[in-house]
Amino acid sequence: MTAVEFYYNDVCPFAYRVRLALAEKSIPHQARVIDLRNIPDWYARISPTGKVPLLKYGDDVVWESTVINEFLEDAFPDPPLLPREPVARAHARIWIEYCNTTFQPNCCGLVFELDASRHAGIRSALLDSLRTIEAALSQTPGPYWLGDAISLVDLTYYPFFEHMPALTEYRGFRLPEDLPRVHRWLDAMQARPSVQANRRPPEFYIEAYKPYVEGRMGK
Ligand SMILES: N[C@@H](CCC(=O)N[C@@H](CS)C(=O)NCC(=O)O)C(=O)O
Repeated sequence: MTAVEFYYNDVCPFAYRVRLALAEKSIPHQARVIDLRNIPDWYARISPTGKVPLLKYGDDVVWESTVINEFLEDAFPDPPLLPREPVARAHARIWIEYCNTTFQPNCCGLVFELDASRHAGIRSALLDSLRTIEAALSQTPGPYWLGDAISLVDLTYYPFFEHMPALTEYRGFRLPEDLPRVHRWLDAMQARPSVQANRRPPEFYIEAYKPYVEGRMGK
Protein backbone atom coordinates (compact mmCIF):
# COMPACT_ATOMS: atom_id res chain seq x y z
CA MET A 1 0.00 0.00 0.00
CA THR A 2 1.31 3.45 -0.92
CA ALA A 3 2.49 5.40 2.13
CA VAL A 4 0.54 8.56 2.96
CA GLU A 5 2.26 11.38 4.86
CA PHE A 6 0.31 14.45 5.85
CA TYR A 7 1.89 17.79 6.78
CA TYR A 8 -0.27 20.22 8.69
CA ASN A 9 -0.59 22.73 11.48
CA ASP A 10 -3.30 22.64 14.15
CA VAL A 11 -4.33 26.25 13.59
CA CYS A 12 -4.72 25.97 9.82
CA PRO A 13 -8.36 25.67 8.70
CA PHE A 14 -7.26 24.45 5.26
CA ALA A 15 -5.27 21.61 6.81
CA TYR A 16 -8.28 20.84 9.00
CA ARG A 17 -10.32 20.09 5.88
CA VAL A 18 -7.84 17.36 5.01
CA ARG A 19 -7.63 16.02 8.57
CA LEU A 20 -11.41 15.54 8.39
CA ALA A 21 -11.25 13.77 5.01
CA LEU A 22 -8.48 11.43 6.24
CA ALA A 23 -10.60 10.64 9.32
CA GLU A 24 -13.89 10.19 7.41
CA LYS A 25 -12.18 7.75 5.05
CA SER A 26 -10.11 6.08 7.81
CA ILE A 27 -6.98 6.43 5.68
CA PRO A 28 -3.85 5.15 7.46
CA HIS A 29 -1.25 7.92 7.39
CA GLN A 30 1.61 9.55 9.22
CA ALA A 31 0.91 13.13 10.27
CA ARG A 32 3.64 15.71 10.88
CA VAL A 33 3.13 19.18 12.32
CA ILE A 34 4.89 22.06 10.54
CA ASP A 35 5.76 25.13 12.59
CA LEU A 36 4.50 27.99 10.42
CA ARG A 37 6.64 30.55 12.24
CA ASN A 38 9.76 28.61 11.43
CA ILE A 39 9.20 26.51 8.31
CA PRO A 40 11.99 23.89 8.15
CA ASP A 41 14.27 23.90 5.09
CA TRP A 42 13.46 20.27 4.31
CA TYR A 43 9.75 21.18 4.15
CA ALA A 44 10.39 24.21 1.95
CA ARG A 45 12.17 21.81 -0.43
CA ILE A 46 9.24 19.39 -0.75
CA SER A 47 6.43 21.98 -0.69
CA PRO A 48 6.00 24.08 -3.87
CA THR A 49 4.21 26.84 -1.90
CA GLY A 50 5.84 26.46 1.54
CA LYS A 51 2.31 26.24 2.97
CA VAL A 52 0.32 23.57 4.73
CA PRO A 53 -1.49 21.33 4.07
CA LEU A 54 0.54 19.02 1.88
CA LEU A 55 0.13 15.32 1.24
CA LYS A 56 2.91 12.99 0.25
CA TYR A 57 1.65 9.90 -1.57
CA GLY A 58 4.60 7.58 -2.08
CA ASP A 59 7.16 9.80 -3.83
CA ASP A 60 4.56 12.27 -5.11
CA VAL A 61 3.26 15.43 -3.46
CA VAL A 62 -0.21 16.97 -3.67
CA TRP A 63 -1.02 20.39 -2.21
CA GLU A 64 -3.95 22.85 -1.96
CA SER A 65 -6.56 21.58 0.50
CA THR A 66 -9.50 21.22 -1.88
CA VAL A 67 -7.31 19.46 -4.45
CA ILE A 68 -5.88 17.15 -1.78
CA ASN A 69 -9.42 16.22 -0.72
CA GLU A 70 -10.43 15.48 -4.31
CA PHE A 71 -7.24 13.43 -4.69
CA LEU A 72 -8.16 11.42 -1.58
CA GLU A 73 -11.62 10.90 -3.08
CA ASP A 74 -10.02 9.53 -6.26
CA ALA A 75 -7.37 7.39 -4.54
CA PHE A 76 -9.60 6.16 -1.66
CA PRO A 77 -13.14 6.13 -3.08
CA ASP A 78 -14.76 4.36 -0.10
CA PRO A 79 -16.66 5.76 1.63
CA PRO A 80 -17.53 8.28 -1.10
CA LEU A 81 -17.48 11.96 -0.15
CA LEU A 82 -18.82 13.23 -3.48
CA PRO A 83 -22.05 12.22 -5.23
CA ARG A 84 -21.68 9.90 -8.23
CA GLU A 85 -24.21 11.66 -10.45
CA PRO A 86 -22.37 14.26 -12.62
CA VAL A 87 -24.72 17.21 -12.06
CA ALA A 88 -24.81 16.67 -8.28
CA ARG A 89 -21.01 16.34 -8.36
CA ALA A 90 -20.70 19.61 -10.29
CA HIS A 91 -23.00 21.36 -7.80
CA ALA A 92 -20.88 20.07 -4.90
CA ARG A 93 -17.81 21.59 -6.58
CA ILE A 94 -19.64 24.90 -7.10
CA TRP A 95 -20.22 25.15 -3.34
CA ILE A 96 -16.60 24.23 -2.62
CA GLU A 97 -15.62 27.02 -5.01
CA TYR A 98 -17.98 29.42 -3.21
CA CYS A 99 -16.26 28.63 0.06
CA ASN A 100 -12.81 29.32 -1.39
CA THR A 101 -13.73 32.48 -3.27
CA THR A 102 -16.32 34.13 -1.01
CA PHE A 103 -17.10 32.66 2.41
CA GLN A 104 -13.54 31.86 3.52
CA PRO A 105 -12.03 35.21 2.40
CA ASN A 106 -14.81 37.06 4.28
CA CYS A 107 -14.40 34.90 7.38
CA CYS A 108 -10.59 35.16 7.50
CA GLY A 109 -10.64 38.76 6.26
CA LEU A 110 -12.65 39.95 9.24
CA VAL A 111 -10.05 38.74 11.71
CA PHE A 112 -6.89 39.35 9.64
CA GLU A 113 -7.80 42.85 8.42
CA LEU A 114 -6.03 45.28 10.71
CA ASP A 115 -7.62 48.42 9.21
CA ALA A 116 -10.74 48.81 11.37
CA SER A 117 -12.37 51.11 8.78
CA ARG A 118 -12.77 48.02 6.56
CA HIS A 119 -14.43 45.79 9.15
CA ALA A 120 -18.04 46.95 8.55
CA GLY A 121 -17.80 46.12 4.84
CA ILE A 122 -16.28 42.68 5.46
CA ARG A 123 -18.82 41.92 8.21
CA SER A 124 -21.67 42.76 5.85
CA ALA A 125 -20.16 40.56 3.09
CA LEU A 126 -19.74 37.72 5.61
CA LEU A 127 -23.38 38.03 6.67
CA ASP A 128 -24.45 37.97 3.01
CA SER A 129 -22.43 34.80 2.43
CA LEU A 130 -23.95 33.16 5.52
CA ARG A 131 -27.43 33.95 4.16
CA THR A 132 -26.44 32.42 0.83
CA ILE A 133 -25.27 29.31 2.72
CA GLU A 134 -28.54 29.16 4.68
CA ALA A 135 -30.47 29.26 1.39
CA ALA A 136 -28.23 26.56 -0.14
CA LEU A 137 -28.56 24.27 2.87
CA SER A 138 -32.34 24.79 2.86
CA GLN A 139 -32.53 23.11 -0.56
CA THR A 140 -32.11 19.71 1.13
CA PRO A 141 -33.66 18.19 4.26
CA GLY A 142 -30.13 17.68 5.54
CA PRO A 143 -28.65 17.51 7.97
CA TYR A 144 -25.57 17.81 5.74
CA TRP A 145 -25.00 20.15 2.81
CA LEU A 146 -26.08 17.65 0.16
CA GLY A 147 -28.63 15.74 2.27
CA ASP A 148 -28.22 12.77 4.56
CA ALA A 149 -24.64 11.90 3.55
CA ILE A 150 -21.62 13.94 4.58
CA SER A 151 -19.53 15.20 1.66
CA LEU A 152 -16.40 17.18 0.83
CA VAL A 153 -18.60 20.30 0.82
CA ASP A 154 -19.23 19.92 4.58
CA LEU A 155 -15.54 19.30 5.27
CA THR A 156 -14.59 22.37 3.23
CA TYR A 157 -16.75 24.75 5.29
CA TYR A 158 -16.70 23.29 8.79
CA PRO A 159 -13.22 24.50 9.95
CA PHE A 160 -14.18 28.16 9.49
CA PHE A 161 -17.18 27.71 11.79
CA GLU A 162 -15.00 26.13 14.47
CA HIS A 163 -12.70 29.17 14.20
CA MET A 164 -15.58 31.63 14.69
CA PRO A 165 -14.97 32.17 18.43
CA ALA A 166 -11.90 34.18 17.37
CA LEU A 167 -14.15 36.46 15.31
CA THR A 168 -16.42 36.86 18.33
CA GLU A 169 -13.52 37.61 20.65
CA TYR A 170 -11.68 40.07 18.43
CA ARG A 171 -14.38 41.51 16.16
CA GLY A 172 -17.60 40.99 18.13
CA PHE A 173 -19.00 38.84 15.32
CA ARG A 174 -21.44 36.06 16.24
CA LEU A 175 -23.09 33.50 14.00
CA PRO A 176 -26.65 34.89 13.72
CA GLU A 177 -29.36 32.84 15.46
CA ASP A 178 -31.78 33.27 12.54
CA LEU A 179 -29.94 30.73 10.35
CA PRO A 180 -31.76 27.57 11.49
CA ARG A 181 -30.45 25.31 8.77
CA VAL A 182 -26.86 26.44 9.35
CA HIS A 183 -27.21 25.70 13.08
CA ARG A 184 -28.68 22.25 12.40
CA TRP A 185 -25.82 21.52 10.01
CA LEU A 186 -23.30 22.69 12.60
CA ASP A 187 -24.83 20.43 15.27
CA ALA A 188 -24.60 17.46 12.88
CA MET A 189 -20.98 18.28 12.07
CA GLN A 190 -20.00 18.64 15.72
CA ALA A 191 -21.44 15.17 16.40
CA ARG A 192 -19.25 13.49 13.73
CA PRO A 193 -16.51 11.27 15.16
CA SER A 194 -14.06 12.90 12.67
CA VAL A 195 -14.76 16.31 14.20
CA GLN A 196 -14.84 15.02 17.77
CA ALA A 197 -11.39 13.52 17.30
CA ASN A 198 -9.87 16.69 15.85
CA ARG A 199 -11.79 19.65 17.27
CA ARG A 200 -10.15 22.33 19.39
CA PRO A 201 -11.89 24.45 22.02
CA PRO A 202 -12.71 28.15 21.47
CA GLU A 203 -9.79 29.24 23.70
CA PHE A 204 -7.35 27.49 21.39
CA TYR A 205 -8.41 29.64 18.43
CA ILE A 206 -8.64 32.82 20.49
CA GLU A 207 -5.03 32.34 21.61
CA ALA A 208 -3.84 31.24 18.15
CA TYR A 209 -5.27 34.34 16.41
CA LYS A 210 -3.86 36.78 18.96
CA PRO A 211 -0.54 37.45 17.17
CA TYR A 212 -2.44 38.08 13.93
CA VAL A 213 -4.90 40.60 15.39
CA GLU A 214 -2.04 42.27 17.23
CA GLY A 215 -0.24 42.62 13.88
CA ARG A 216 2.69 40.45 14.94
CA MET A 217 2.44 37.95 12.06
CA GLY A 218 2.62 40.21 9.02
CA LYS A 219 -0.71 38.91 7.62
N1 LIG B 1 -5.19 27.71 -0.59
C1 LIG B 1 -4.36 26.98 0.34
C2 LIG B 1 -4.16 27.82 1.57
C3 LIG B 1 -3.12 27.23 2.53
C4 LIG B 1 -2.62 28.25 3.54
O1 LIG B 1 -2.83 29.46 3.37
N2 LIG B 1 -1.96 27.75 4.59
C5 LIG B 1 -1.37 28.64 5.56
C6 LIG B 1 -1.74 28.22 6.98
S1 LIG B 1 -3.47 28.29 7.27
C7 LIG B 1 0.15 28.56 5.50
O2 LIG B 1 0.70 27.49 5.33
N3 LIG B 1 0.84 29.67 5.66
C8 LIG B 1 2.27 29.70 5.74
C9 LIG B 1 2.85 30.77 4.88
O3 LIG B 1 2.08 31.43 4.15
O4 LIG B 1 4.06 30.95 4.94
C10 LIG B 1 -5.06 25.65 0.67
O5 LIG B 1 -6.29 25.57 0.55
O6 LIG B 1 -4.37 24.66 1.00
